[in-house]
Amino acid sequence: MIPNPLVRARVDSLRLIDTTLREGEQFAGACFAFEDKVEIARHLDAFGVDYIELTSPVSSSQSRRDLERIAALGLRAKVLTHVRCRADDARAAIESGAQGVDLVIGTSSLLRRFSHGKDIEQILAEAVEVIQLVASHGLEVRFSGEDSFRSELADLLWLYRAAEVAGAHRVGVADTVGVADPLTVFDVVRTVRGTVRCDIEFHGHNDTGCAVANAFAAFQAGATHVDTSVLGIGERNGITSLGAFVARLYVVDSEAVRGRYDLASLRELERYVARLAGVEVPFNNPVTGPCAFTHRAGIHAKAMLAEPSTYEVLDPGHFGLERSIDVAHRLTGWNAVRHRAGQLAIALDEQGARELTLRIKALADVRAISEDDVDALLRDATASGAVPEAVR
Ligand code: HCA
Ligand code: CU
Repeated sequence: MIPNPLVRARVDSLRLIDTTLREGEQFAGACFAFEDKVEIARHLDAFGVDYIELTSPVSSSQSRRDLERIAALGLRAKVLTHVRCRADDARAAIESGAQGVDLVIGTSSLLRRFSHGKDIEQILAEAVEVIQLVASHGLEVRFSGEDSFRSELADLLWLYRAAEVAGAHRVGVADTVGVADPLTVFDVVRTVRGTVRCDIEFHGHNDTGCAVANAFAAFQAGATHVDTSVLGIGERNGITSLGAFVARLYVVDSEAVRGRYDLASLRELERYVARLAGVEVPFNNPVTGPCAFTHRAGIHAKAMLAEPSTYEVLDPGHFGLERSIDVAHRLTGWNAVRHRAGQLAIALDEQGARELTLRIKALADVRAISEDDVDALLRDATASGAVPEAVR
């Protein structure tokens, strides 16, 4: 797809709110000590996210202390805290030293009934009061309707308009349960875009694997802020992954993305958070998954060796990574084999490479083989003179 030029022009102005230290703390098994949080916050700041969201100060004493200390670090990224849309929570957020407050309250009938028991009129009255309170302290304030995609759109629009009038800098559209799909997200966010003038944030869960696509659709529809977490960790199976989302933006405008984010630090950041969260970087993780730049089929390898962009939309070099060509399997091709010979300083002509490739395929049909097997075959063939024109 050729990106819409209007979308492309906005990559530079999109703001990322990383919530590894809030949503990510809700991931089963995640328990960050203060030092871990500082390390994650510094990593995220160096990577280039615009905001770092932390858990509510009323969650626990430790949460409050950590928030106060991280807000005082003087990071380039703004520190936000995420609280229920209640005056007492908002007061604690204001006292914490955070630069912004993300307010949230359930707006779907399910959450209104089973979570807080308030109707839309009560939600609105309280939201206006709390937003005014936070804004009067000169802090950035966002109002979000939790479970937006199972809320009445008319209710949401009414609330967002009132929030904006009350002084909210941003309204949040949240796919709390991962029920939304990209076209629905696009529709809803575009409708919100036509209703308010303030900034719009999107927060999306990954229950059906749509979190990155949904966040991107929100951006395409006019969202100004997108929530991410490192590796997507969060409640249940998490939210939009920072690395994957940045990869998505890179495809739209790689120069803007390279100018804004320290892409080469992504792998280290993900490894660090994975270790703390007690998980592995997933095998199919965009960019940093162990095979993200491994090319296998002979026909792909041939084209890749001539021009890497034939089968790569992300340049691994921009992420501080390298591509590799896997030769040790039955799908291999003579171009890849010849390339491997070159890496070993063994010169093979086409005929030699073709012969050797047949032997590799024959062996791989009998058993699983490794690169060492291929190297041994290459060296044997060279030593025995079986491969013509090999350099000895
Ligand atoms: C939560 C729910 C939330 C909030 C998102 C937001 C969600 O854990 O409090 O504030 O925009 O997914 O709805 O993470
Ligand atoms: Cu969430």
